[in-house]
Amino acid sequence: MSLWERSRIVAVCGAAVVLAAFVAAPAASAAEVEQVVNGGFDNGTDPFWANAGMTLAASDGRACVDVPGGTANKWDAIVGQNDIDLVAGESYRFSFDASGDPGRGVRAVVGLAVDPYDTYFEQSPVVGGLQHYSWTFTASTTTAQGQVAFQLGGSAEPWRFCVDNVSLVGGVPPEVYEPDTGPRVRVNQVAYVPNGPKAATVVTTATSALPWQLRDSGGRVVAHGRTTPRGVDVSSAQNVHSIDFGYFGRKGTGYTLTADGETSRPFDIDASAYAKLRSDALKFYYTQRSGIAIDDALRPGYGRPAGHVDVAPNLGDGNVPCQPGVCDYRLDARGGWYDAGDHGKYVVNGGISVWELLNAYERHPGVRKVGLTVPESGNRTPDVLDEVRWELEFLLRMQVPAGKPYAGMAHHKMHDAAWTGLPLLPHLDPQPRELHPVSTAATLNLAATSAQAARLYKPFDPAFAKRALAAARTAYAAAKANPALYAPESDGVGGGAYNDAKVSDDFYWAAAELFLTTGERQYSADVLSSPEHTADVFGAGAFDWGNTAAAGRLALALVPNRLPGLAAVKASVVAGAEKYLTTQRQHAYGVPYAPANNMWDWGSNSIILNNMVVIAAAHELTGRDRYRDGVLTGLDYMFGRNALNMSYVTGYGEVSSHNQHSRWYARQLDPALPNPPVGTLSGGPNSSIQDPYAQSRLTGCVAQFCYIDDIQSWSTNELTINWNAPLAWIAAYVADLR
Ligand code: 9MR
Repeated sequence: MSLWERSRIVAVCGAAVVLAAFVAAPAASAAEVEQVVNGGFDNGTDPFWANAGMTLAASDGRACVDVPGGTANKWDAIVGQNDIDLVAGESYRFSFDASGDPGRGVRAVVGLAVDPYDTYFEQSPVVGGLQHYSWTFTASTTTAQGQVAFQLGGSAEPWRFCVDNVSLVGGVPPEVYEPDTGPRVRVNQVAYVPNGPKAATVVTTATSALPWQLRDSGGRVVAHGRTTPRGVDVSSAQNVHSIDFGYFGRKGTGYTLTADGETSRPFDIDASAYAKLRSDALKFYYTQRSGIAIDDALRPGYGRPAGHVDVAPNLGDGNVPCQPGVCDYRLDARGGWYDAGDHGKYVVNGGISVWELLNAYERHPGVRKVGLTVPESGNRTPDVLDEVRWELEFLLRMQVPAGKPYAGMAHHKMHDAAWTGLPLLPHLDPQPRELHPVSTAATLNLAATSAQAARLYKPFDPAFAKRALAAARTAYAAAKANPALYAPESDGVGGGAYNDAKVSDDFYWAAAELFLTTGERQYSADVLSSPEHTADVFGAGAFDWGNTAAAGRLALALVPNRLPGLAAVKASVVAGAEKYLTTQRQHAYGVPYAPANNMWDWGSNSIILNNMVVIAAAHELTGRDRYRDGVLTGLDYMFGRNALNMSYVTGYGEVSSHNQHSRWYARQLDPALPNPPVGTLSGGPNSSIQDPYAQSRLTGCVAQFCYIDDIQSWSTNELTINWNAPLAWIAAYVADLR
């Protein structure tokens, strides 16, 4: 049954919608103060209010409202109460009882009642039969103009919502969040490679070496030794030891490691998991596709109608206008992949994702034969090229047509005019779609990837290769003519900003790919004169959507070419890899990542994986095992050798991320929807915890602990096309090792 059908059946049958983890209200203490007036509706409905056209009526000691259908936004239909006092740093318990037509999403908010209507805390339960809801959060702001609100809009159909016992109690003890981190012996819960390194980390108060035992699935000790005390690990603030059992190479399943009285989660010694990961990580992209129905026969449980194909309530991507005042034409911007858990499509980010997948294709022969069960499978073109083409065609559609201002440039992005709530299947998104201004960075993303495509698709579709190369040349020339059109940070309403005000890296990357495809001197001259060519581009993180110089450097080092001074280019990649190995050696969890001030970045998992891509490149350039070992050790972190004792890839390892922030894999909010597909990478620890949910649980967290597997945590637990790309790249590298 498709995702969409199951979702409808729940709505029709009225099956129970149960939200996990309701916290029982603790006993009131003297200091606790109720902020909501008449929350039990024992005296009518005042001072609650409802938007125009809605009548909130008290009946049986609760309040009910008929919510009109046909509104676009959650906030188009609100029931709320104003004049709520909030004090920064004080903790509040927000609770209520609610019921409604099954399957309807409610955005319950504590925020600011006046412009700019900041949200201090929000939750999005899907209601049904009467349920009690309760959460504790800490206010970030002091105001007398707070608001408690239930945002009920965004539904095509009218529906009925009832609420009772609305309460916001201040002065409650802050909720202390203790992640369940399981046994203190941390291993790669998926698999160690038989002839590769094998290391584990033990969290302990002991300061001197401890004995350890490795047991096979029958419980027999097959190896033993002593731990190495490592002191306090900066990234977790834990006292840890490490275990090295690399010499043990017998293939098998169900091994465990014991030390300090704790036994690890089980793991395998076997490389085959990584071939499966290679295809799972690549299959992720089909279900991110926009503009095409997802065939349930190809992805059981994930079928859904086509999103954004101009069928109501979608306003479609077939004929998209610019934001007001930005341009006077419309573009057919159908297709492509949805960026992440949102429905936006961004050229900057589509670009790095395409580049990395095509680079994996070019560098790892095994990728060419991987079957992805996509609609195009069997068409004599490698499946991975079919999948990436879906995005490339979108990127090409974002180029400004000849004869228009900025012809040849690419629009930075297109997405909803306003942010939507969760859950929301792509074909049900009612928001108008808009093209945002062109940018130099987007134009160079188009140039780099279409140049790369021209090289790689040529044997399979010479006409497409020719079209791609023409677009790349045009884009590159347009970027040179408009070298400083930057996407601003402020353009983040309804979609991410992907702001990027440094484009020397994008110029370098695009020139490199154009040179590799054409061999032309005009492009090699730009590569050689770029300040990026000799800069140390291997910082704490090597490359990402906003920093693409290292991607250009890697391509130059590894794709055969005749650039003068190639030996230095290759040496710089090996030197970069050495830096990451040094970081990894110093890190008791074996992570090749140590950002300044221990501030782990948004999407840290992808940054770590991209640093591993650099290490793998050094392996290819030198053939030296130390680099292969570095990559394999990095994988251990991703799959459970970490402070939280969890794998960040859905379906891999005993305990793995599975509630990533997504509008359509929103099972945590609506049991009729699925979790993200197996092989989906979570963004991972993010020291800045920008979302209110993470703030309510993780404030004060140390690096590795700044993560929570909850759908509300968009800053630590989203999924994106640019994060699964390095996962696929690394899996492809490991799968090809022998
Ligand atoms: O991955 C992006 C991260 O590097 C930025 O710091 C952040 C804020 O601009 O945006 C992240 O990207 C999000 C994008 O803006 C919208 N789609 C979801 C992306 C992942 O969270």
